[in-house]
Amino acid sequence: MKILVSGFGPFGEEDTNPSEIVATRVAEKLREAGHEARHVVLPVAYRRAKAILEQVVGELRPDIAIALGLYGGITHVRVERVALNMMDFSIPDVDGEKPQDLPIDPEGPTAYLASIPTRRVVERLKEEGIPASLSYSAGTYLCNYVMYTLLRLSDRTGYPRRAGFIHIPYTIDIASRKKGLPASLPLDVLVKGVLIAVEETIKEIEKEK
Ligand code: PCA
Repeated sequence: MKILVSGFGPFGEEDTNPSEIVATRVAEKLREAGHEARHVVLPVAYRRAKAILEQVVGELRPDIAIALGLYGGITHVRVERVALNMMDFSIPDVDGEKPQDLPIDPEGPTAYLASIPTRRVVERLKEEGIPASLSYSAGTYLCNYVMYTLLRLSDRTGYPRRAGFIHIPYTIDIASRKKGLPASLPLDVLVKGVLIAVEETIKEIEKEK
């Protein structure tokens, strides 16, 4: 399978973004398992993130795209179900842009639903002892933007065939350097969790054949 995994670089007060580290590891593991997997680290800047996604999706034509982002302070993995056609940034992106009350794509639908099997992914994560929940809002910042952009590309061009977004907490080492010691999970657990999401999506694609 052709699989794209994205993470983000730092933003706001974060000097390291665990989503970048997890995305890189997951893509390595998928390549070891024989898939054609790529990872990209997106800047937390919406115009540049969009250009990168359009280019990579155009080149790879992925069967599956899973995007990852940090949600600082959560105690579990959140599998996002909905991407809203809205930008309402509460802090500027790293290029200093702060769009508010604007659609991501004026011609796109109000929302898209993730096309990975979100409920099954959450069930599998729990079966494997990884705390997880379904989430009905990815926010109105870059994470929602990237999820919507992937699903919009899928709708317009057919690629990625299936796309989803997962919010992750801090990894233990990042949290342990932060004031207040926010909630975290081990890196290996997060990597395993994202691999499970990919596996369940592959099963879904194979059922269609
Ligand atoms: N989290 C932010 C943007 C980048 C990231 O890792 C978000 O939840 O929108």
